[in-house]
Amino acid sequence: MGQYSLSGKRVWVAGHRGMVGSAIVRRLAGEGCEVLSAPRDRVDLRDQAATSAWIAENRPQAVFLAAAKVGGILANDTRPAEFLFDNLMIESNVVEASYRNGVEKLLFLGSSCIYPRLAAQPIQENALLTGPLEPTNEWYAVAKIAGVKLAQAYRRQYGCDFISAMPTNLYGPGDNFDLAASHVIPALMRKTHEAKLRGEPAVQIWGTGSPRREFLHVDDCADACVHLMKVYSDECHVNVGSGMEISIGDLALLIRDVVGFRGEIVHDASKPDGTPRKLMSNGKLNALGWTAKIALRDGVARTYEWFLRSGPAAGS
Ligand code: GFB
Repeated sequence: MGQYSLSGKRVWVAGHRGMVGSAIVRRLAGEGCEVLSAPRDRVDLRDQAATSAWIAENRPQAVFLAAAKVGGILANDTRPAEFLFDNLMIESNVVEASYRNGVEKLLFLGSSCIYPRLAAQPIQENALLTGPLEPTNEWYAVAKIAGVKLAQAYRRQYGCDFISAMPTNLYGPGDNFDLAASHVIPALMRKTHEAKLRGEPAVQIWGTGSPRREFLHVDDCADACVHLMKVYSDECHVNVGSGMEISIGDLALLIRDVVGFRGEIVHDASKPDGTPRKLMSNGKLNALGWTAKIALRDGVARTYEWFLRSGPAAGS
């Protein structure tokens, strides 16, 4: 398989201010390319005319499509229209304009929630569209499945070198710590930190604590995306994960330990558990020469340092 070189290229990271996009920008620093970013106040990627004009003017050669409306289980469950509409518009506009302006290579980022709720574990790429989705995030999943299909369709019909990566649950610096919209790691980090500061006896976690999740540090994800951009060129999407899963209950204990909180962990049974398990198979990615490097405990400790230094805890 021929390698795609980023060196000397104009590379657009769509979504450069988000957790994933900013990690890709950091990772690209050593690649000798020119990194482009579209200012959010001028280019709304949900707007076809604005997106198309920006791409025509800036002429990227490679595109990392990391722009998306994202959120944790509660945001997904309560804002279905935004998760479906925003993501469909962003990916359709970027893919179409990339094709029209001769982008050489595009990587679309999906999510492990595209797979059926009860897919056999570890989940292989070919489990896509073999069963019903998890109801708490089916809107986002449908939009992300459409993104995978867009990349495939433009590849088939127009010969575009568009590929897709499916990252597992991500965390790291730049994450969203807003409790109503965040994923579980930033939520538990913030809640545990605040419980410690206030000297509270307990911290509350949502659901039963029994669901299991696979987590990947966002710097590992960015590294995998750059790797795929260089070495992969085919229709099938590629899972991007750590291969390690942990129950939410054990994750809460790990975070309690990292934060140095001594209180109890109690459960809010009114909140949903979501999918019971979503461990992906990383066989395809491993065969392409990539494995995760950042262990969960180290990654959580590094993220907590970032949270204290630059996150919402800074200055508290
Ligand atoms: O990270 P999270 O929101 O995403 O929740 P999903 C993972 C698990 O952690 C669920 C539990 O079982 C939650 O109930 N949890 C416990 C908490 N305490 C908390 C808390 O304080 N906040 C949050 N957020 N969770 C999302 C999807 O699903 O994952 C998206 O909705 C996307 O579409 C994303 O795929 C990666 O793994 O359940």
